[in-house]
Amino acid sequence: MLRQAKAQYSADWETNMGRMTRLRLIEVGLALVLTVVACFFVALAVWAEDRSEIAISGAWARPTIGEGRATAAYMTIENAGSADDVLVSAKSPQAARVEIHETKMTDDGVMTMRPLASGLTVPAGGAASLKPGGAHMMVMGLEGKLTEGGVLPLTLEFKNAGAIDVSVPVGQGPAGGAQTNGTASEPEHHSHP
Ligand SMILES: [Cu+2]
Repeated sequence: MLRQAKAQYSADWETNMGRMTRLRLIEVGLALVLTVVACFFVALAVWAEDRSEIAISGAWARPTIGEGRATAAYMTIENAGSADDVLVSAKSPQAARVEIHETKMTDDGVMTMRPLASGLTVPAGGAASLKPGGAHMMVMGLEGKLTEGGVLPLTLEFKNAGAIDVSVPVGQGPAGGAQTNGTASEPEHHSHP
């Protein structure tokens, strides 16, 4: 429609100069509006993606002991979504390796742990708890000691939710929450390289 109008008036450039400019302005304006609308939809898509269904709470990591460069980190992972998600891996810029472990009691009463090969499932509308004596993040090859009051940065990788960064406070339990010290200690961690 605009194009037609433009052609019609372009016959007499001089006299229709004012009109042309106005039409051009409308075209430019329209292009701008379309650009803004496009940007809006892109932003909306990004926002929707950012609005993760995964929420992390009560995260904490145990201070390292002596010269040990390994520790365990715990947290609760909630999934508000309608589909199961899976914590597939984790990493930290301060550690060589982070594994997702589960702790199991053998028949003869020995606590052992092994990596969860297929990750940790966080059920839809439910939660997965990483806590002493159960599943945990095994942090290995730390650059330095982890002392109480410090923070360990972790990046969790979920199958659906993607990467989620967590600043894990170093202490004896969830910051500001109930201390799970005592029976909670996991001596088996010291055997890690
Ligand atoms: Cu472990």
